[in-house]
Amino acid sequence: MKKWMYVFAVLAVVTMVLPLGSPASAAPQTILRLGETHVADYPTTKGDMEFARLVEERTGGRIKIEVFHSKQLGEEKAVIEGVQFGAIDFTRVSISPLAAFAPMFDALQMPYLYRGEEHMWKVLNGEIGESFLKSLEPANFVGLCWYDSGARNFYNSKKEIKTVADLKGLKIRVQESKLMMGLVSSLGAVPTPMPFGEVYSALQTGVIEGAENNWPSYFSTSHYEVAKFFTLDGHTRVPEILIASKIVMDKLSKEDQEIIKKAAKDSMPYQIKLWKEFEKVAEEKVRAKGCVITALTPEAQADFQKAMQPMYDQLKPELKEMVKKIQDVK
Ligand code: GTR
Repeated sequence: MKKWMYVFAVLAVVTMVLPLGSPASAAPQTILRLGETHVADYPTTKGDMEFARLVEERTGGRIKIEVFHSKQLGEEKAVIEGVQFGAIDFTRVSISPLAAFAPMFDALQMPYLYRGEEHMWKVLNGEIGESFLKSLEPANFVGLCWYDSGARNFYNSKKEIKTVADLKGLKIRVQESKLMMGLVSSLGAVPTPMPFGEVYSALQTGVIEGAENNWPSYFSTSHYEVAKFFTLDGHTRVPEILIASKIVMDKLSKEDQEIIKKAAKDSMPYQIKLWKEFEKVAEEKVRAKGCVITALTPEAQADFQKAMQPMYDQLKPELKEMVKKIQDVK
């Protein structure tokens, strides 16, 4: 055998024997993608990154999850579809658009459903939350964990909203969610479903007059620049969820699936801590920018709740039953 042939043969054997991703070659064996709508320094994106870090660490670098933030993989609805078909491996989304794929999720985002955030976390971290995560499998998703998203409030470019009547006829952007359309209609406003990334210019050009979201999103999207009237009505608490593609998960070993599931759960305290901090910062920043922040009187607050009661009455029986279970969690 010629010398160069010998070297080649030895090299070929070495390459076959050394598995990719072993400590000797630090390159990962599997690279997976996670789609996130928020910017890199948003608390939820940092939660995704913590999840990715834990997976990489616990698989000794075999599995690497790359976080594509700032809608690099598309708007939420399209990304959810991508995950469903296995074209995208993971995403973190609001449960509002996810409910189009798993209708029971509407039960978790009814207006004024939770007595407060403690109640919500009891539900999500208990049996009900677990059953919701599992329930996604027939739709080809694996539910991994929940992240915080605070409470949502209305804001608009026109006027201070102090009562339900003030919302009458206002064109309000909602997520691509039937429930959110119904909610805005029940207050006498005009719902306009639209992807998150289009809201700023739609507010600026007057295509819509208002939208609704939590403090961190209101601030990080700069919507406050074009819609300075913010009313603290707290109509919903809509949990965020981290999901995986079932098609992708099924191709991994049972052991790696467990590592991924555990890493997601273990990233929750970090996201929740950052959320709490950023909620305060975002509020301070928009207040300092001169936004008009309106607190509702107890009577006005009660009227908001009353206006949304028909949404409960119109629920399908299985959703009604689930809502009751959630309300009964003490
Ligand atoms: C945010 C949420 C996003 C997105 C957005 C929206 O609070 O974190 O995932 O759903 O709301 O209103 O579209």
